[in-house]
Amino acid sequence: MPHFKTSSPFALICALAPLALAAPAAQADDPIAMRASAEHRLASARLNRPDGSDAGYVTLTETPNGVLIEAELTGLPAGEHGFHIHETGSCSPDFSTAGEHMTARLDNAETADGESEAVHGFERAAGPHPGDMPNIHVPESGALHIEVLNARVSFESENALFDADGSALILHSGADDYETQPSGAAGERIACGVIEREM
Ligand SMILES: [Cu+2]
Repeated sequence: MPHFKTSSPFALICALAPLALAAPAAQADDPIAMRASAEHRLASARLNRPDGSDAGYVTLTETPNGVLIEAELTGLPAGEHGFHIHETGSCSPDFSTAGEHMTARLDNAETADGESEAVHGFERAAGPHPGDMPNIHVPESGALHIEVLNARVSFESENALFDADGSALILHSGADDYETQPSGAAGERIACGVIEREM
């Protein structure tokens, strides 16, 4: 009767085979090229409260299907908050210099809402603004880790985050109702971060 031991030459070859297969792929992925490519696709924003305190860190990755936004938030009031991309890469002390939401001209000059430029809100036929995103729900701890894909923006092509004056991420004191103009009645700006290229 055949007797197999785990240390037989056959078993050893089987154990090494996945490594041998993996090696050429690892060599093909030039680390320098990978890093350059990653830098091209990455951006970040450090969010601050109006008093200058830390509100968290956001990483933005450009994908073929939009910009993936991963936010590690901290020090926020519990509850529901509007979360948007605003049109200017600036956070003055009261965050007003971030401007309004990133918007865009619509392909059809006349829409159901009679607008030629996108209006605010997922509930509006002529919406949403490219900068509109779903509300976030902060627990009692004030900390939250989320990911959201914004499929309507890009780094440098359509609805570019890195246009001449850049863009910023804003958190609001209240929930976005996805309908009221121009910003969903989401209340004051409680955190802001300029979106910056990872270079
Ligand atoms: Cu906003």
